[in-house]
Amino acid sequence: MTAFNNNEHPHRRYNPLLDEWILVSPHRAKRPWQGQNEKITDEHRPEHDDNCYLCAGNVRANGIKNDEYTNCYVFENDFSALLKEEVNYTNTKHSLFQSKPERGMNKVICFSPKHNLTLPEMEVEDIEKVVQTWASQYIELGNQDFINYVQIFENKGSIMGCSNPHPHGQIWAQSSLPTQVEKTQKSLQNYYEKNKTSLLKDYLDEEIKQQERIVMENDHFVVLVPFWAIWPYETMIISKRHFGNIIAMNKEETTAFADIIKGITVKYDNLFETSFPYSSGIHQAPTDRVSHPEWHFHMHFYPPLLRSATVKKFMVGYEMLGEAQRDISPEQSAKILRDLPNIHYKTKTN
Ligand code: H2U
Repeated sequence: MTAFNNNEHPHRRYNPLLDEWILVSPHRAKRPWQGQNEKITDEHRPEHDDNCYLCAGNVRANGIKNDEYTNCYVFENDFSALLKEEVNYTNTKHSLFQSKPERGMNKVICFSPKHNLTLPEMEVEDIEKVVQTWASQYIELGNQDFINYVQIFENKGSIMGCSNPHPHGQIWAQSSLPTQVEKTQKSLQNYYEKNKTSLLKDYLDEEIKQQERIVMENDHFVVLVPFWAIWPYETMIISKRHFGNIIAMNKEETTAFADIIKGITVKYDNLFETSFPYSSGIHQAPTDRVSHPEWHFHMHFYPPLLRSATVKKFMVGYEMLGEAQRDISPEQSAKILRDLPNIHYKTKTN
């Protein structure tokens, strides 16, 4: 019988954050591709677009005018998925038809006035302003009595459903913990209660020892391809120090966080020499006025591209009906990302 090899044999891996298993089929990375080849072109974009709802000084879809902003700019989403309004509600009490009202607020964050400047192309000091804005929004929203959780995220690229190319992110703040966060919290809590340590701190210490899945690191943060990653080039930024939320970061950590966001997004763009699409977001402690020693600040990047700027991983048949599956192994992906240059392909001189 042949000996088991992570990079050749189908196997399942456990995701301790979500308490789920995934299927890895590394040998399938070699299969021929005769499917769709969707085109993702880096179209030329001006620094300011008069027709963009998010550019400084422009009028948005609902008639409100944006400030002539010069840095990061936040406004309340004109088409919010959640509403502040409190409603009267009577539960039907039927266990198979449960529902409950959800209150919240949605915001849009324009990363900079420049319509054509994505995170990997921004200076670290300007990304730092985005991080500071995330922190002040976490405080402002989290201080509202009906907000218990603040989800900060970015959808980048039209294939991720992003409706506007002006670099921006979103914040959805709400009364309940969303499902992914609740699952994560449960795992972190169980681990903390049992071991009195942070699950992600212990995981990170082991990853640093093994080195195989580390993409890059600085003094305060590490980017790695998680052992249980499902997207081909999925990564996580994990803080080296155990703290629960963005406002616990000191000045040096804030700069280091901005620096590592630039680092990984530059590598992503360099991978297929395209503006790399992804959904990313921060997972951190809820703002529910309860102490959360189990939480460990981290950021997820879920990018869909697989083979080129035009071929993405589809989470379809087996994934929808069975469980998440990946072809290229997390170790192979980490090596590919690690070996990429740290200078953005658009700025490199030949
Ligand atoms: P996405 O591109 O990730 O969908 O984010 C853009 C958000 O901006 C979207 O949620 C909001 C949309 O509701 N928006 C406004 O609030 N006002 C506008 O004039 C245009 C878009």
